[in-house]
Amino acid sequence: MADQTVIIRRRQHDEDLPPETLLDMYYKLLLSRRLDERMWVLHRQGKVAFHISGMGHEGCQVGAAFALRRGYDYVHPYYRDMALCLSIGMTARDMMLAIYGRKGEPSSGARQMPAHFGYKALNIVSGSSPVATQVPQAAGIAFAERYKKINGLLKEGEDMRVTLTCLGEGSTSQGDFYEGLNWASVFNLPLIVLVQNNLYAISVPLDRQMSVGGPAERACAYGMTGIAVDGNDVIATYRVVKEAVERARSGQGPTLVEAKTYRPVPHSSDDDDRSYRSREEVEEWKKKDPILRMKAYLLAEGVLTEALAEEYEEKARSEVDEANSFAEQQPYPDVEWGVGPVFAG
Ligand SMILES: Cc1ncc(C[n+]2csc(CCOP(=O)(O)OP(=O)(O)O)c2C)c(N)n1
Ligand SMILES: [Mg+2]
Repeated sequence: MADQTVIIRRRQHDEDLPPETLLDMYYKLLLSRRLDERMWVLHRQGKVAFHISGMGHEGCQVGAAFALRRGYDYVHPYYRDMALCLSIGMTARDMMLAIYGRKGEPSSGARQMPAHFGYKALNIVSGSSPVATQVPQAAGIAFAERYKKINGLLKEGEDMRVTLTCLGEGSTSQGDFYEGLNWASVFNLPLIVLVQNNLYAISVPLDRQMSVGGPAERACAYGMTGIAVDGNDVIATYRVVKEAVERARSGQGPTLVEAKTYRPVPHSSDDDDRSYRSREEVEEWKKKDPILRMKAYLLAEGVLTEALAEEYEEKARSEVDEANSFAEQQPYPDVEWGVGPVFAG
């Protein structure tokens, strides 16, 4: 049975995941992880004020990003989505500018906290700090696309843009989640809601948020497709999101995807996770790390070699170094910019 699974996956790769795409995915995982690690160090060195990490979540984010038409479809991310945004086209420099709060930072010109990712030219929409507010906003974007489609307002040969939005499982307890999903389902909107279920909302475990097994089970209440996937498996997530993209783009409505994952680090630079979970639990999950798994898989497939993996490590390290020195040398924004434009500029 296990052998058959491998064969099926190999065939699927032949179609839409050629080796260069798989390696591109691998590099995005690596770059995000190495940037993230550097940010923790910068915080502990006192060079930056705050860091909220995407570690452990990179697998589902890269898988989801590659299933989209990147730069064409809309993405309304949440604070852990560094690997997602790097995969769409943001750069290591963009991420470093944000964490240092320097002039030229693309998300908000450094007026938001770091990890409020946004990039207008890539259709990445910057979110607000209250969790889950992005869900009805993303449904609104999807509504506009559907409206354009129905009323013949899309350009000749233009497809409906799909909107992907992300949030954590704890944030599904917010009313915004219900409103966004219900609206999307009633109006058949081209929306994908990716819940990154890492089992905790800061210190609050899953079973204190819901009495069902996980967020995907909630989909039936909205009359929409709900799928749970191993979020530490890049390719599995890619497949599920790709199907959701096809459903959305062809007018068959929204999908709720639950990616089961884990954050192996504290909630943020200001959290001590030892107060609410055991070290044994964290160590167990580290064995299922999405990057280790993707690496093992690509080595077994003959797509990656140890030598190439080392080259990628070196490339990621120098990209992080370069971005760090660049951002550190940029000035802070002008004071007047603090009360500058909100909707344009
Ligand atoms: C409306 C609102 N309430 C509380 C917070 C504080 N807060 C920030 S992140 C977070 C936990 C969210 O957990 P989850 O949705 O599971 O996402 P995760 O951080 O685990 O990825 C909380 C309570 C907030 N930002 N917004
Ligand atoms: Mg969570």
